[in-house]
Amino acid sequence: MPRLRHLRHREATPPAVPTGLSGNQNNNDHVLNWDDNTEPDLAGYNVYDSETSGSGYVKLNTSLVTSSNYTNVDAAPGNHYYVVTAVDTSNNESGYSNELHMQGQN
Ligand SMILES: [Ca+2]
Repeated sequence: MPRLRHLRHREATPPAVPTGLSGNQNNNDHVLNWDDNTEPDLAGYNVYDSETSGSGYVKLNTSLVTSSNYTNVDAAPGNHYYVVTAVDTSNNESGYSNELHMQGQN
């Protein structure tokens, strides 16, 4: 009799949207911080940046950010509009956090 293979149900619920995104300017670095997500299957966060508000976000991190903070080292001059998302171990990604506006120095 063939053994029944237990197929793991891949859950599809994304994590909650991260909250409390704020930032500090440290010379040319933008030091971002936000509240911890509490999902047990949380894998990490993605950090996005755009030169315009509300669109055009480009992901800054190359691998998932595993703590609830991120530093954009030597931020380019001009406008930075940051948002953060949370990602779980099934690769579900939350919506964007509140948007944070910071200015890169010339
Ligand atoms: Ca934090």
